[in-house]
Amino acid sequence: MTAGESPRFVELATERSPTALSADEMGTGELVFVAPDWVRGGPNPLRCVVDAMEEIEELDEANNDDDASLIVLALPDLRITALTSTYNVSRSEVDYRFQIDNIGGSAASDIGWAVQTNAGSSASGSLLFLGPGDSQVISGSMASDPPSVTQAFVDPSDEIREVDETNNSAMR
Ligand SMILES: [Ca+2]
Ligand SMILES: [Ca+2]
Repeated sequence: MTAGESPRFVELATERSPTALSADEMGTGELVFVAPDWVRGGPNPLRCVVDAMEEIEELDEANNDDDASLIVLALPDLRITALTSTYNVSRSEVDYRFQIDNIGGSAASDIGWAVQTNAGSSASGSLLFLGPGDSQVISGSMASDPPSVTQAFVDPSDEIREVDETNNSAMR
């Protein structure tokens, strides 16, 4: 967002106070809401409005909102896509290739990955860092008997907390 541009607000929670407020009286309230998936990690503009539906006629209608910064601690979401596995007969090696995407709202670092075949061969490694929206292709070879199944995993020992922990492997 550039300076001077006002943020687009979406209603996240609404509540009607059951108690009346007399003149010169103050009340506090609590609104609980789940931040939608599209909310990015970091500071997000938050606006709280009283009498949003303009049902109460007031002396001053211009002081009914207050802005704050909502700090969202978003999680990363790592996933494996585009896994390919080819057996090279002359080298007796499996050539593997896959992509690790971070489709979550925050960065992940020290990201472990592993690849294995049903012929007993395996390889593993790690990525230093993947920002939100970033992807990286991993490729390599490992000595193996001819396999029929190859599986790739990201964060195989589940050291990184993610939005979705069920999309961390691929098989072919
Ligand atoms: Ca994941
Ligand atoms: Ca995880």
